[in-house]
Amino acid sequence: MGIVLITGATAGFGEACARKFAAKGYDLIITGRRQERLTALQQDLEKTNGVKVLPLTFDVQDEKAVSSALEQIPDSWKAVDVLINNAGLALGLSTIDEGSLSDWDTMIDTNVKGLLYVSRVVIPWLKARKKGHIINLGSTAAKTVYAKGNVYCATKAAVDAISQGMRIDLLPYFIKVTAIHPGAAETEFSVVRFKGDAGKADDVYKGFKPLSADDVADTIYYCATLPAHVCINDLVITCTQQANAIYTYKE
Ligand code: NDP
Ligand code: 8X3
Repeated sequence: MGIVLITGATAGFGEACARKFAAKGYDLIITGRRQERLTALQQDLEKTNGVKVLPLTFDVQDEKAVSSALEQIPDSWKAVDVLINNAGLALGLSTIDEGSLSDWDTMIDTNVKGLLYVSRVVIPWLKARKKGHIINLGSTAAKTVYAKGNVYCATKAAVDAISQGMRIDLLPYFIKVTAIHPGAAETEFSVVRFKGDAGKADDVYKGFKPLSADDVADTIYYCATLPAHVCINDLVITCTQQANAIYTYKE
């Protein structure tokens, strides 16, 4: 079927994508920082789906770790068909005068620089084969800035701009670039944002039915399996009770 490389496969959208693509017979390169989760996922997917899974543990913020982990894989694994740049996070919700500098650094280093570091290694592999698909996880936060979301929203606006740039630059190589912009989805995202405060995280999803990780993975799979001449460039997906990053109808 092909090879899919997914960053941030230890939870949420990334894990759901791994399960979806493995169920359809794709071999996978799965990455994240939590090695035990990667190993458990590898064993489960290989046993359940009979596919090959290569787990790679690295922090996308660390350029040297990214390039050495990816460059050392066997050439047969470099025939990547789909790169899903999914690893990312929000940290905190603060007005611009009160935000934590360290949270800003982590969000920018992960969501923007990490995505660039991984792409910089993988794009030559796609170019060499004159085919491939890069799917970048943006957000409704890329399209509409919300109060106290300043820096997180900026990182996702950067993903939006980088996706547009990638698409133009990679046209000569028949490489598709899709930016997926989900609205609120119940994953570990809010637990991470609120630094382990499960009560605060649960409150985010009260009064409406948010997207699930599977809803987003199904959409990514759809985009990745269109005919070679068809590319969804930019896709916003929200639950039915959400209009954009600001307006959610809660009961
Ligand atoms: P989760 O917190 O459930 O999963 C995030 C994944 O990213 C984990 O696998 C985590 O792995 C990985 N990750 C985070 N930081 C790093 C790092 N420095 N290096 C390597 N991997 C990292 O969140 P979601 O699945 O919800 O989010 C996935 C993406 O979708 C993010 O980019 C997020 O911004 C975006 N998004 C999420 C929305 C939502 O409402 N949930 C809506 C719109 C966009 P590990 O901790 O093991 O390293
Ligand atoms: C994640 C969704 O609304 O918290 O990007 O920004 S939101």
